[in-house]
Amino acid sequence: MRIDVVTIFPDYLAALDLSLVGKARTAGIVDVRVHDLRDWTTDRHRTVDDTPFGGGAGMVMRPDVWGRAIADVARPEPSGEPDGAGVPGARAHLVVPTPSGRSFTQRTAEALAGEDHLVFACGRYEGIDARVAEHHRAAGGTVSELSIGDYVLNGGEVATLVMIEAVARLLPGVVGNPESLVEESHGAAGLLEYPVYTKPPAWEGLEVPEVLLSGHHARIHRWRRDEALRRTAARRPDMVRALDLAALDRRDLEVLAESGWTPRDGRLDREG
Ligand code: 6GU
Repeated sequence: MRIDVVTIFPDYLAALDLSLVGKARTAGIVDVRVHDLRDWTTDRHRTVDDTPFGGGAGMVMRPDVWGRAIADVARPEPSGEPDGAGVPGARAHLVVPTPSGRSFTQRTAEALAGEDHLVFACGRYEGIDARVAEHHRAAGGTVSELSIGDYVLNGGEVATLVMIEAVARLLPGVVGNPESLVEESHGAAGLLEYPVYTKPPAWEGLEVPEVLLSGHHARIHRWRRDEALRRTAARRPDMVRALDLAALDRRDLEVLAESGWTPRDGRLDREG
C-alpha cells in the first residue's frame, strides 16, 4: 500500500517512523510519504489560506494550492500500472480528516486497508475549500471526509496518525500474530474486550481470577465472554442495542439481564 500525507506540519507525522507503522515501512509493506503543502505554493510568502467568502471567523485553505498538491501525490508512479479510472491520480482514495466528517470506525479502517493508494489531506484553520473534494470526485476518485470523534482538534494531523495506525495494523504481515486481531474490541462480535492479566498471580493484595489459572479452556472462554458482555453493558449502551439477538446464547442473555438489559421487540433494551 502507498500512503501520502500532505500537511503544513510535516514534523507532526514524525511518529510514523516509530513502532508498528515504522516496522511496516521498513518491511516494505507500506510506503508512507509525508509532504509539505507549502511546496505547492507559488507566492513569496508561501500562502496556503485566505479569508472565507460569505464572511465569518478564521481562514480557509486555498483550493488551487491543494489541487496542485493532490494532483502530484495522487499520480501513480511513472513506472507503475496504468490508472484504473483513466484520469491520472483518480484511483487514489482521498481522505480528508475533519470534525464534520462521517465517523471513522474499525469498519472504515478495514475498508481503507483494502485500498492501493491513500492520500491524507490535513487541513488547518477552518478547513479546506469544499471544491477540492468535489473536484477529486468529479475526476472519478473516491473522497472520504472522516472524523475520529466528537471533539475538535486544531488540524487533521493527529487524526491522520490515528487513522494510519488503525489501517496499517490490518495489513498482512504488520501485526506479528494475526490472532491478536481476532478477539479485540470492536471486532465482529460487537463487544468490548474482556480484562486481561499476567504474572504475578498476586500483586498488591489483588488476585488474578481463579478460573484463568485453572487450565479449563471452556470455562475460561465462557468467563471471558461474560466479562466482555458485562463491560459492554456498563460502558457502551449503543453497542448493546446494536447486538444481534440471534447471535446470543442463553448464558449471554442471563449475564445481560444481570446488567439490566432484556430483549424487547427484537432488540436489547434497558429494564424499567
Ligand atoms: Cl478528523 N479533525 C479535526 N480537526 N478535529 C477532529 C477530527 C478531525 N476528528 C475529531 N475532531
